[in-house]
Amino acid sequence: MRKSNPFINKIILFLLIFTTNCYSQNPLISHIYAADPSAHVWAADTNKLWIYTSHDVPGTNHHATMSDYHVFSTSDMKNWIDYGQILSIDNVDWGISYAWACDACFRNGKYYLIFCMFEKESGLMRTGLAVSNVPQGPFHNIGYIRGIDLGQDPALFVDDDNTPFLYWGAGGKCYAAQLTEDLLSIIPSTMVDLSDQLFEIFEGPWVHKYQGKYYLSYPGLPDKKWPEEMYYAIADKPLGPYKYSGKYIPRFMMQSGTNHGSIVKYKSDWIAFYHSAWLSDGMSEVRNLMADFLYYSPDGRIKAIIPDSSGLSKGKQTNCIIFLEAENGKSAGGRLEGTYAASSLGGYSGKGYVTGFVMRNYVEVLVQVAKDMKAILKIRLSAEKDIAADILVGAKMMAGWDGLTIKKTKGWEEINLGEVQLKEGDNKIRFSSHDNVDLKLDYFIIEPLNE
Ligand code: FUB
Repeated sequence: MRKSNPFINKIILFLLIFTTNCYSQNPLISHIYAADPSAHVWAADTNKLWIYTSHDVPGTNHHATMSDYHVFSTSDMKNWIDYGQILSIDNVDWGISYAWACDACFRNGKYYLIFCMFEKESGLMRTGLAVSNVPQGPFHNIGYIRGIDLGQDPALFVDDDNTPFLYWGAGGKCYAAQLTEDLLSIIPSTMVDLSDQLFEIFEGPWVHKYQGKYYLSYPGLPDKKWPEEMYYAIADKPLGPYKYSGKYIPRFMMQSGTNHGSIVKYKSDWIAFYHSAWLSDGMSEVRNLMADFLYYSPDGRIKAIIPDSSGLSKGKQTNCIIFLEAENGKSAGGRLEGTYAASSLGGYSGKGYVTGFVMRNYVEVLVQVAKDMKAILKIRLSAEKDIAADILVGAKMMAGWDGLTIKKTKGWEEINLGEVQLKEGDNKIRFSSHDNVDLKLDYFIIEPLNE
């Protein structure tokens, strides 16, 4: 891996961001370290784009510490939502560490997250499957896919006739197979080894369809040397044979050692998602999301992308909030202590809201950020009387130990609680009130403030 000089990296980063466009959009999301983006537009709402990602832990600069996944959505490429932790290794009974790349698919009314982790028993990298009724999760582990022993970097491709295919691979190998209807096994007779068809492949396959052809894009190691570049190959059928067709993201300044990405059509644009190390000043294993428009030549070849800070911005400044449903509890890294989820009062967002705030009962949510930062905290609640709320952000009580007075609401109201200080990494925000009134808490919004 390349050695990097932090001072030179800072200068390069400054030039990358400020020479091209003052409304920079690369890094695409800048409050959290995220990598290995798998982008999708789901049929239920083609106005929305979703990116499912792995998550790098600040301060570790090591892929072994990766332990959870996030999803981000947008409807306009300007305003983004981070839905918090959508699956953690803590909720995967068979997983032990290395929560690496993931992907997602929609099938028979459900959303599936496909991911990879080291399995406790065997120490093998398994390809796991988790399910949710909604694209933003949280996702619930349902096991790992049978028939694969080294299941790193899974990507799902569902063809127009609804046939599901799985692609996976690492260490110079890439395999593909048709999946069973329930997605929990490969069909062994369909499995193919594509490694020799994919020039310089190292890991991270992804398949999309363009003008009736199958495009398999992947990170490769030119001459077996780091860092990776993004290549692609084209086939007439999903399982190949594939013909190597070129490189579409060559090496660029301050990329990470790895690259990994996806290609998707959103509204009328084709977009390539990938990652770099711009946000961490070049720390190779602490990565951030990147995106650029992708263009094809008339003969179907992909034109090379030269990453710069303008990304998809078209002159617009982007913004990402963190949106956390109170009722998600431990499925999203939070906790309901004595409180409980309910749904009898209509008009809530998500699956319901949290109530039962008596004694010291509380609801806690997990907020994950890349760096120490200030943010605005908002909550949506319904309170039949004025209440005294205790809101703990990390170890600090908002408004001191007297608590905060929240006025009685007229039904559901979103309330701005003001500025809070978040620290690099995991932050717990805990809400409690012991006024013994009918109080219902719907969600938390955290709006990171750009310094
Ligand atoms: O994010 C961890 C690993 O790094 C991925 O699984 C690989 O594709 C590489 O991006």
